[in-house]
Amino acid sequence: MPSGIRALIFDLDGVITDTAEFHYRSWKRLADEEGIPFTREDNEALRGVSRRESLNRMLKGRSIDEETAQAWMTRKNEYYLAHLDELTPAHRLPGVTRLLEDARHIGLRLGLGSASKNARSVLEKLALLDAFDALGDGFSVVNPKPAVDLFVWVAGRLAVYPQQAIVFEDAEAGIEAARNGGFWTVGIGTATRGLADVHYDTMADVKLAEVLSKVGDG
Ligand code: B16
Ligand code: MG
Repeated sequence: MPSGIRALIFDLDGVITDTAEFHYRSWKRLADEEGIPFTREDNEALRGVSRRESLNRMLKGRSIDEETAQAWMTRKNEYYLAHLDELTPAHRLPGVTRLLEDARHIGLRLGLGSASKNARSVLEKLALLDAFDALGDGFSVVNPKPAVDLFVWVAGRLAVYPQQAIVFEDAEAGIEAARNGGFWTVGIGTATRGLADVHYDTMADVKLAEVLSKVGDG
């Protein structure tokens, strides 16, 4: 199997931009309205998981019927979309623009692999829609991370094998998905420390040459 690196695949929230705060404020508003205790700390468990799984984790074992679940997810998403109006290219995380440019410069293909159904809108607001050759989002596959499906779908679109691609992720579920699929991994932030092939505290710390020297053919 060829193993020279040919592509980078990026998670969105926590890697390209930080929409976690907007997700938090939207879930918090819903939780407050419904009388469910929900803290910033609780929100950490929602990082990188699907909207449905986020609702489940917010409910912490409370049971609601399907119609209510759908209505609550819709409401949360309306609150979230209102926050997205605040998003501009200035909200790219530090280091992202340079990393994408450097990768493009040396001929790597670029993909996005996000659990979010709003990924396209977020990229548009960041003026990054054209930066990616393939866009995998919350509509692309049925099984969310930690299933391998999304990253495999993106790799297929990029026409590379998993062994030829490096996944950048800030969430445990995302690193697990990538590893299960046979991708190389770069972990960003505290939640992925010790789980990925290469780890950096922030995207601004990432050095592409260093990453490439540690993975693939090295
Ligand atoms: P949506 P990522 C994830 O984005 C978020 O981290 C997670 O908090 C959110 O629940 C999920 O997207 C679904 O988002 O409600 O917009 O479809 O990290 O996979 O880019
Ligand atoms: Mg993420």
